[in-house]
Amino acid sequence: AKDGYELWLDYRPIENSIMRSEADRLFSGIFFFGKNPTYEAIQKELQLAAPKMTGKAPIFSNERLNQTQVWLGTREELAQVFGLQDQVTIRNLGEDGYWMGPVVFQGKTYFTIVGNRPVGVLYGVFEWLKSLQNGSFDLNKVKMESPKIQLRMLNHWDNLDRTVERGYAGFSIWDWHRLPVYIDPRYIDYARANASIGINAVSLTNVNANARILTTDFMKKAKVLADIFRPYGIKVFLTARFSAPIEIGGLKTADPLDPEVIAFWKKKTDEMYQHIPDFGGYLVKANSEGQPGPHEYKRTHAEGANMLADALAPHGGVLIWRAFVYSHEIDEDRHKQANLEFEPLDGKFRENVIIQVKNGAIDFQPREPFHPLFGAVKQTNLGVEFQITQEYLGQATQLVYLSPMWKEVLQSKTYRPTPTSTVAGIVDGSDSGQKLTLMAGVSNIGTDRNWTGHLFGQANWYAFGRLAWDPYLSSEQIAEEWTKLTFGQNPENLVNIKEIMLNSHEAAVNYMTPLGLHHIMGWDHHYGPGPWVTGGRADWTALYYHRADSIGIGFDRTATGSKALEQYAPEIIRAWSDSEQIPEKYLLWFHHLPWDYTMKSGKTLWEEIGIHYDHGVKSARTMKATWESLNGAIDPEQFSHVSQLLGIQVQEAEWWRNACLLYFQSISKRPFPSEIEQPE
Ligand code: GCW
Repeated sequence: AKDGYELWLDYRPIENSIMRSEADRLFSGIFFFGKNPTYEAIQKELQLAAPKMTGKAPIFSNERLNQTQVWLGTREELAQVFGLQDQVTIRNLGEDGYWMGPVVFQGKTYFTIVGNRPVGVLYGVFEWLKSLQNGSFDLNKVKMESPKIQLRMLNHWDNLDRTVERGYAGFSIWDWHRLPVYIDPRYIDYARANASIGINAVSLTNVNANARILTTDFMKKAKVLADIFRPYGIKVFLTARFSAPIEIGGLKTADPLDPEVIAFWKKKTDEMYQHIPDFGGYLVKANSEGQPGPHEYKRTHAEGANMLADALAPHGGVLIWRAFVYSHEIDEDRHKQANLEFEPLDGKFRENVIIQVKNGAIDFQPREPFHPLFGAVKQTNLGVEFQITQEYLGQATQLVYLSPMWKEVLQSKTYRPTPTSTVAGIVDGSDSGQKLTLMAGVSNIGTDRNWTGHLFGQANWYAFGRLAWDPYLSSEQIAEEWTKLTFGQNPENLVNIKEIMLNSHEAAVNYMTPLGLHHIMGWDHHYGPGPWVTGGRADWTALYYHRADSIGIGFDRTATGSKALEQYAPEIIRAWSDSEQIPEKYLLWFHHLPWDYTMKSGKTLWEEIGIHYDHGVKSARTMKATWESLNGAIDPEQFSHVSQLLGIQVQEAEWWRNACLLYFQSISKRPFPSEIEQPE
């Protein structure tokens, strides 16, 4: 039985016999054109994969010709076997790209994988193994790939005591207590998994940071992880607490313009690079939710970020500064605060600074329109931050495939800087022209045997990596890849599992927050419904966001309300200001409308709210029923794990529906539409 530890690197026996004998032949003669730790990692991967896929160990040859079938190396190592034209083509694939295909040499064809750096070869090998598994491998086909985004990064919100903020799969996999001496084999499997989907950067620690990570003792621990990850092409970043000069530096201030503070960070950073010569840089959350920052000293985000960026620059490091900032002291719609703070700073950040922007303006809600900072600044590097961990989406209990949600944001038209710009085009530089590019995902990984708590959480980790590599891939293709690697090739299973995955996000939105509703979840833990939540600071309550009253429901962010909509491009302002034109999925995000408002369907808003919740519950039941049809067709342990969790998901969909509809009914004072199952 399968417990999920192997992730998508399970390397099942190849079912197709032609493919299997082809794999057999290729694995029987592998030649590396050089020697380095990345090639050793490839060798280990093949030693693991080949016996599982074909029943035989791979044979590595010391002799380039004769028995050799597969050639692996960098463009430079293989220079002699490629013509000038091919050399240029391969060079243009950049640092992380790869080329694979047949190379004919003295009358014999060698299947060849080439990168500009060893890590490109590694990415190519993973792709090759995938194609052998899913039967798409074709010796005569040339395949070239290069990632569209430079920094493809996981953000762990892991604390030094191994608790994980918003982590639902056990404790942190970083065993700080036993590092630097004890090396958990998980570290290597973690690196393999990330490299197999192109993830090349990882921030190890929570953005609500602890300054101790910057002490020499912890640097030594982080160094060990960096050494393990390096052959897999993964760079380590750490979170920097802005007040560290006070907490671990013995200074009285953390003012970014203070010479002693500047010297502290320079010295710290120099020391870091002594331990980790390819250290990625710092990730900073400042002046947000009580975290320290430059505002304490009347300095701007730019002054804070630039000071750290200057310390990193001589070493080639990158400073990532989050745009998730809001303060309850400012009497302003939280939706607007990032733009209010960052737009005036456009052009003021150093070249090695990236502003990391959440996909939406509030906080990883089940559905958010894209963040208005995308398109609003022209001379600032913007990265996007997605949340892989399902803080607001049923945590590790519910099956919600997140790729469709991320794609919706990536494909959104920003209309700026050009009329055809999209969020993806800003983030990958094709529309924005920015040179430094980043996609970050808040990790859902923990010590659970299967890494992510819910088996389908693995699909979200996988999808994140694939979209960071290529934000234009379809959710369907990614679901298909993951499903085949996880559950095998059975076409009927594939259809069923894909259907469950592709419907799951819309289902969750419907039973949680349909039609643009948001932030109506349980207090603090963020699990389950809580549209009644009140008390404490206003912008942490549900009432602040849904604004239901005797007349209607929704948050007016148009010109008659908070005016947050005005932060978008004129094309969007025009269309979305109009309750008839705005996509209904964003309706109550921007409009406060009467309960009896007529929707596109001809029904009233109140009726449509009921119908959406009802629909969400029914979709959850369908997901469960579809899964039950797989009984016997997939591994029993995997089957039962997901089956039980879907059982909870159905109950919780009902819980959300009942709680939200009954609560809103106490305000709307209207009967539920007769066609829906009546909540109780
Ligand atoms: O989503 C909210 C979470 C906080 C988190 C914060 C952030 C790390 O509830 O737990 O803190 O966002 O993104 O900084």
